Amino acid sequence: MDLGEGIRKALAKITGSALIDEAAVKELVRELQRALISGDVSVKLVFELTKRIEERALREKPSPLYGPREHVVKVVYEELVNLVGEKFEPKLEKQKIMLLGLFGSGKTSLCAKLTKFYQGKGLKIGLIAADVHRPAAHEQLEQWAKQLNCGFYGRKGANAEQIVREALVALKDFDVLVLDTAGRSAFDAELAHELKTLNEVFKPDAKYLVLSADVGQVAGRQAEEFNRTVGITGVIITKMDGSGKGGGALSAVRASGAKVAFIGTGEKPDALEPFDARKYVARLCGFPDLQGLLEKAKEVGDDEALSKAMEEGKLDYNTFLSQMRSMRKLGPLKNILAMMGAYDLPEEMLGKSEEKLKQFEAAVQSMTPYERTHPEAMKNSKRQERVAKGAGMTEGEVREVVSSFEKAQKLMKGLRGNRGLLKKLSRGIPNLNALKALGG
Ligand SMILES: Nc1nc2c(ncn2[C@@H]2O[C@H](COP(=O)(O)OP(=O)(O)OP(=O)(O)O)[C@@H](O)[C@H]2O)c(=O)[nH]1
Ligand SMILES: [Mg+2]
Repeated sequence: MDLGEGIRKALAKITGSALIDEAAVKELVRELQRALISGDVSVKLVFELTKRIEERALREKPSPLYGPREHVVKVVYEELVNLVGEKFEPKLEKQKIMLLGLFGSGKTSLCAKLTKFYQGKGLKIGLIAADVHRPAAHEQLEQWAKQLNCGFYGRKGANAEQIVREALVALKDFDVLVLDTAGRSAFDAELAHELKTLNEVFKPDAKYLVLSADVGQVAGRQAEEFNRTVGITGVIITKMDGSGKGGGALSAVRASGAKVAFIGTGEKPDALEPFDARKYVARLCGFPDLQGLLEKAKEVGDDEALSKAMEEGKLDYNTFLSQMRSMRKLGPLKNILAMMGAYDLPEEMLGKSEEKLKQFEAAVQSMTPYERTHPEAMKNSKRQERVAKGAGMTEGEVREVVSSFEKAQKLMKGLRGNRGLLKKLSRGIPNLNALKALGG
């Protein structure tokens, strides 16, 4: 389970609970602690954070604009934003950037990403190959420079200090110089010495420690060691797209007093974004595009028949189809549903792709009215065969439609105990107040 999933589950539980009392808040706090600790956030930070959440959730009076549930969600959101930092505003001027970090953390790829980023802002970039330890490090960087059409300096056989001295002359007309340094499997005396020298010669404006999102708890020690040696001005967390939880890196950042400058979200040069704590936390909590979501939600009107059918817990192929259609209009509905307590909806039900929905429509259109309102009939393979022919689909595809439907039906049964949630789900409209609370 990733960090976000645990947080979303905890939030979903509290927004779905009947009463927001001390017990519910304490339960939320326990779940958040579990999620954050298993996401590698340091225990000390987790307890500080959840203590504040508990205090604020219970003591602060919710604004009259929204209810106690939204208040709690808002507090969690704000405290998480506090924990991970703020918004980084990259300086768009002449500067020298030095990248630091252990083996394989993503430094060389970052040279390409930073190039692409600053090129996009109209600046001229020069890359410096000062990793003289890793075989082919020079070639790796040179290739990026060719591909991105930026400046490059490196010299095989020279040591890192010589290369930097020469590069400062050779690349003096470039706006942003990015220094790629060597990684090691551990922080050692030799690495420390080399970095100190490069720091003195290069005189960087920014010194970014590059941490991979899967680094875990050791991130804290790394940050300390690099900070002690050359003083870091910020952190770049890479591989945020991977299975790593990012929690270790984030708490390291917090503990060292440094700030996250960028996050890397893929191997390609365009997979880089300046860090924005609000955006990051919103994504963790499962509502990545608050504003967009609000606007889309407005477009999706009430569907009376659907509403009624779902409230009664009666799902047939007609209602399922209209439900899928309205969900599609909402886009990242999964996130909203997650917030409302339905975090484990089957992907199929969410109309994952245009293709799926088209297939679904075709299949339902080939069903007889009887079949549409008596979904159990569709278990019959003769009927499936006929529908497949009528819809121009394979039988396997029809079976897939039937099984998506059955999953959704099962889910509906599971939700029947939760009338409030069902009502919201049936409306197909998110809890707007909760979203508004977060937006403001
Ligand atoms: N998925 C993903 N992969 C990444 C990301 N950043 C880097 N990688 C990959 O991670 C591997 C190591 O990246 P490098 O940029 O070579 O790392 P490095 O810090 O220069 O490594 P050393 O020079 O050996 O210390 C490569 O296979 C990259 O493609 C990222 O944000 N997401
Ligand atoms: Mg490298």
